[in-house]
Amino acid sequence: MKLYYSPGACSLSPHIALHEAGLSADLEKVDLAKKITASGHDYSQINPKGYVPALEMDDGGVLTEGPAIVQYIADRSGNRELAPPAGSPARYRLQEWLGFIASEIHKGFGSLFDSKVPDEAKVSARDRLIKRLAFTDAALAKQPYLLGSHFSVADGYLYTVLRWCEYVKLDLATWPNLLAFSARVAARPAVRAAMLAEGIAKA
Ligand SMILES: N[C@@H](CCC(=O)N[C@@H](CS)C(=O)NCC(=O)O)C(=O)O
Repeated sequence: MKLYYSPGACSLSPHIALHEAGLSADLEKVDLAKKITASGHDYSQINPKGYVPALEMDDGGVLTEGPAIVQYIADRSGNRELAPPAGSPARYRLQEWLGFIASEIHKGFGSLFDSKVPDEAKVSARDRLIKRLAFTDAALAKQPYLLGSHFSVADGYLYTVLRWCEYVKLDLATWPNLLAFSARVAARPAVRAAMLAEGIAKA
């Protein structure tokens, strides 16, 4: 497998999943502005969508979309805590969280990062994002991880997007459960290893 990534971007989520799953994969950094990979390949030939993450699977096919990639990694590892068995009620809960993080939180940050989005639209995107973060904070009031007592690939994804709060001047301390969650996930050896590999954590 090979993961195409950009340091600290949403590709950190499948990178964490790989480490949590104990699966080895090659890593290739992508220059998102130039759409060129570190080895000099045209990234739009690898993923015509032009964004990270993309995962080259063992059969040579390229899988895109973070929520699909993390489920593929979890299923490959057979670790049923990372992703409950396909078809089980818990698997649908995982997909519910992955969909929520992708469309409501990840893309909420996306609008705030986009210099072409007008200020007025940014205000409403920010208000919406704050509501989504408050909802997630409440869900984590009674359990350490999104699915309950165990870390799943949804937690790696949530952690990845929460790291962006500081770039848009959202104080994570506003949501004590999210703050505690972030610290809990950051302390996991697999998460640290992924961040060290991306050069976004101190050794
Ligand atoms: N729908 C995609 C979105 C991925 C995405 O937003 N990637 C960002 C980084 S977090 C990116 O590569 N942006 C550069 C671009 O779109 O050109 C997914 O969930 O995987």
